[in-house]
This record gives sequence, C-alpha cells and structure tokens, in this order.
Amino acid sequence: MSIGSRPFHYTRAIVRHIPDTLADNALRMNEPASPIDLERARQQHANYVCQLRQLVPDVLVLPGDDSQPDCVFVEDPVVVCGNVALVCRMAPESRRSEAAVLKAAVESLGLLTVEMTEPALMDGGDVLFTGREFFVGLSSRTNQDGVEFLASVFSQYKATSIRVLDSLHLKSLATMAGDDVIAIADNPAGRQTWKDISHLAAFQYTPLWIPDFGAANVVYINGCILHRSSREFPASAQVFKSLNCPTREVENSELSKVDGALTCCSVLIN
Ligand code: CIR
Repeated sequence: MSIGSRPFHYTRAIVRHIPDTLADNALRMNEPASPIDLERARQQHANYVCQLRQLVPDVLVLPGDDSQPDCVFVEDPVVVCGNVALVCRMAPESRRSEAAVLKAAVESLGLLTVEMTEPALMDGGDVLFTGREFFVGLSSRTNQDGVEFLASVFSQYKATSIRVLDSLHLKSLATMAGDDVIAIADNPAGRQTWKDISHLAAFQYTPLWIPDFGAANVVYINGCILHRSSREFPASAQVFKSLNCPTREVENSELSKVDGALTCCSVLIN
C-alpha cells in the first residue's frame, strides 16, 4: 500500500461528464442566487478536464448518468491512496449508486478496492491526505465510524478527525497547495480548522491563507496548482501566483452553485 515518496505525482485521473439533471436535482446547501447555466457548467468542466490532460498522462472520462445528478463529483464516492481504493458509503441516498460506477472504474485500472460498511459514512471531499497522514472532516456526510474505517484500510498512516464548520466538506476549507503546504480559507471556520489541524498533526505544515472562501480548494498535481480563476477571485489568485510554483486557473462558477469545488471533479491516481 506504499505510495512512495512523491504523493502528489499522478499518472492517471478519472472524471465524469455532467448529467442533464444536475441543474435541477443536484444536492445543494443553499439555493444559488442565480440558476445554474448547464452549458456554461459544461464548458468550465471541459476546460478543467483539458487542464488535467495537460498535467496527467492518462485521463479516464466516464459518461454522466441522469439518474445520478451529482455524478460529476467523482471525488466523493472513492478515496484512492497508492494502489488501494476505499469505496465510500455515502450519506445521501441520491448519491449511493455512484459508488458502483467508480468501483468498476478503479478496478478496471488495476486498483484493489475495499467497500465501506455500515455504520460508517464518508464523502471523499472530507479526506485531506498530506502525503504523510490523513485529516478527515466530521461533517454532515462523514462520521467517526467512517474515519475509523479509513484508518483501518490505510493503517500505515495516522488518520485524525477534524470537525467541519459552516461548510459541506473539510476540503471546502483546506487543501494541499504544495509539499507540506495547506491552503486554508481565511475566515473564522478556516482559522479554527487550521488551529485543529496544526494542534493534532503528527507532522509540520505551513498554512497558505486564502482570502476568498471559494478559492481555498485547489488541486495540487504534478508540481502545479490548479486554482480558481483571477476573474472570479483576483486576490486569492494573486496569492497562488506569488508562490514559487507553476499555476493554472479554471473557472468554476456553475458547479460551485451546488457546492462543487475543484478537487471534487477528479479522482487522482499515482
Ligand atoms: C453534494 O452536495 O454532494 C454535491 N452537490 C456537491 C459535492 C461536492 N463534493 C466535493 O466537494 N467533494
């Protein structure tokens, strides 16, 4: 189960197309101020996939399914670490059937799978892997049994529960943005999250404070940071651009209306 010494170097990714039912039926914490523009969502997602293709040699694109309105958010049904994929038991009934699709996909790529069982619940969006240890959000989607299940599957790493405040997932507030660097939303929930992570961590990390809540979720992939665009979040984009690290930007205005961030649209495999 070892992932070797380069945890954020990936050779493959899995994504899924946006189904027609997303705009009306995808889950959401709040009704968005403006309706979802499905065509724009698809353009933004196509650009995201295009950026991924430039960073990862092999991108597997799965079809969407109208009976699974949230299926584009492939990060949630499966957590991959090394050659093992933990197939999550998701809290929302409307998302449960996504797991079988992702399980078949990761198995087709040769990964070993372990299926989470009752009473454990988990969304991959709550799982922050630093390359050294796991932090797992306790949220409306993930319970302590879920954290313990993950800890038993990836037993070579420490797994620590972090309470998620005012957000859907832990990774809405905190994501990796470099080796041992964690991008954190500079708001009360983000500051508390950093306090908890830094207090409970087995290793040392540097916080990268992100002024806009919607921009703290980034994909750190093969030495590059994929982040929300300057047009959407100029101050936050500036923070990423000032780092000594290649960056790429994508817009995500439409999927963010149903709480979709950047990490949630891909499963990354190394
Ligand atoms: C949901 O509520 O499940 C979806 N509308 C959004 C999931 C976003 N997932 C993620 O950030 N990992």
